[in-house]
Amino acid sequence: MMQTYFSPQQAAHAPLRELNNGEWVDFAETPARLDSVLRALGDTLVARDFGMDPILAVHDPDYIAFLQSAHDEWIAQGRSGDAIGYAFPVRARRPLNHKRIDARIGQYGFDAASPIAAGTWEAAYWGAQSALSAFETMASGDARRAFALCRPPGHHCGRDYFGGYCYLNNAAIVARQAALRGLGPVAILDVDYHHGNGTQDIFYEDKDVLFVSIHADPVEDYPYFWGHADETGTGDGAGKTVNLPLPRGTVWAGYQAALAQALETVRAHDTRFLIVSYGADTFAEDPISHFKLTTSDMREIGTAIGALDLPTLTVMEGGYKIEALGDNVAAFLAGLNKVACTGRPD
Ligand code: SP5
Ligand code: ZN
Repeated sequence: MMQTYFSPQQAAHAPLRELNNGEWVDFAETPARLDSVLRALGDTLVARDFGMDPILAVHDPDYIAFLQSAHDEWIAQGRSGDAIGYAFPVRARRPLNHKRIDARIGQYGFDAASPIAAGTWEAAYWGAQSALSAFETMASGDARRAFALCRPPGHHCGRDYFGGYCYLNNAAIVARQAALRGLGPVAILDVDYHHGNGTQDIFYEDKDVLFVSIHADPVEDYPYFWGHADETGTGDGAGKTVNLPLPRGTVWAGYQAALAQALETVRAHDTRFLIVSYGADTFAEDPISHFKLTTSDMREIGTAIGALDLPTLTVMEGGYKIEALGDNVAAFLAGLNKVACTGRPD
């Protein structure tokens, strides 16, 4: 089994509820997701601590300071439980130096489905360190593939905002490190059910980091405002964002065709270091999603990506059918590792 990195502190993020379709429902992105994957994968390696610098190479310092203090501010301002916003500015309106937690949480967040709990910062920090640990084992030449069991996930959050259950963008953090260390060209292939709007946003003007995503058509699914096929990058990054939206109900045949196109795009970028944002929420039984993939399709996705024969770092994103999550992750990784990788990051 490939090297898997994880840290027990990642279970510290445990919000109780999220607002979904106008009702309070149990929070879907639970610590039990970790147990399901750990059970299926067996031994994992404990993440090392690479500190704040690689996080600050992606995220704004004022946003990080907010994440670190938001729950304390919530309590200090007389609240209990999880911090959650209810007023969200249309982005790019004028910046204001708010003190009130309700204003601050709206300033840095974009949905009411991503509460900040007492342990959110600790869990997100160690999730990022898991990704960095997986990166380091590859960058040092010890492994050509590695898996970071990140949780909370990362692909919806941007340089200075959280949302979609995501607080630190793990894929972006390792992509930035790979580029800085000269291991590129770097590509991020996002196969979570939802569009990775935060990752797209971070690299939208970047020509060195390709972002390719297969996801539910945002016309009918979260995150709605990003992930449309006509979003292709801008400035230097023009053409380096590729969105392949698929309709609800997609089965393997439709998915496979989009995947082939995505992999061709990764090849055409002359990619030397691949990061996969893997979400198992494309699974037919996922409670919040609407594709129809099976566990054996997960293995096929892994096999197709593995055939690229590239150094590949996989980070965990979504997947909410908890009983099946470990099996789906294991199937994906088994496919990915079916054939040993010959390329090395150098
Ligand atoms: C990382 C990741 O997978 N984030 C997903 C965030 C989705 N958050 C809101 C989803 C709302 C879905 N509503 C489905 C209703 C089903 N009854
Ligand atoms: Zn998702």
